Amino acid sequence: MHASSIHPLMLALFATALGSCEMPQGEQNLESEPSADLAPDASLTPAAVETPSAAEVDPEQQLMTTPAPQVTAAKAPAAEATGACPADMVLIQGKHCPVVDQPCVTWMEDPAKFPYARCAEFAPNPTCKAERVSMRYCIDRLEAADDGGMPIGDISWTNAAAICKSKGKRLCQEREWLFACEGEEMSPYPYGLKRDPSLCNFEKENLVDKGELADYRQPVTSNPQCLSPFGVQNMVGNIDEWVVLDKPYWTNWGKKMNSGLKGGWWGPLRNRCRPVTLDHDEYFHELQTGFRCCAEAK
Ligand SMILES: [Ca+2]
Repeated sequence: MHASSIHPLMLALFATALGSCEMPQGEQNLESEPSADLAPDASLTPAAVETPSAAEVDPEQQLMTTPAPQVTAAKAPAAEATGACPADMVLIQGKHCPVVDQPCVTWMEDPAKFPYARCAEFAPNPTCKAERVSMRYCIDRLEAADDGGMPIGDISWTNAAAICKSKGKRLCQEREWLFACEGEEMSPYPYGLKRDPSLCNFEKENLVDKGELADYRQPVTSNPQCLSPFGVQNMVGNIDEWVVLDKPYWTNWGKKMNSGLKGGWWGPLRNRCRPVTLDHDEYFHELQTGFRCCAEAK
């Protein structure tokens, strides 16, 4: 495991620059307002008016004391076999843990100083600290791709939701994306406890090319070992993925956002299942923003 030559502070600054949600004038007119039926579950989210706590931003940091029994992961039956989901989707079925204790034993940067610190290895046996929730739905096996098989990037939450709707699907709810990534075993990385950039597309360096973010996207079918416990591919790395936040995010200037990003892109980022990137509004788009869709299971 090599540490990136990019200083974490540089990363944070770069992420901040990338995270600028300033919207070009007139852009809002080019994209339709998200309607309630673009993402049906959004209507279920509570209308919280407080700024999310740190635990909501980084749930893996939250420690609770109520023990929960260990659950042995049961792989969902192949969707093709049950007919519950279209052929390009995976049936996700099981009991999701909303709050998990996943201690990191080896940080690559100091998490007290760097909110985007990377974890080289988590302690075994993550434990569930809340009552589990039964879930059943379909999720795209692969990231949304263009005709050339490359992940669609530079797309806003609003347009991603519209594309999903045009396919008879919807943008994934945050908790749906999370459960598809970590499974009942609450795996910190979709593929296990140890960070492994040989499996997925992250930890790329030399991220700036002629003043722009260098494009290290790979075909959505690449990295065949970058699989979640349910067999969903490239959830972390490659392209960052829009989701509908479980709780709307309120900026400190009072703006409400339903848009979150999961999994990170090709840079040396957190690239694990639990974190969600906030503060990017529903019209924000840059090269690294993509998506995959979810749908109801039959
Ligand atoms: Ca991804």
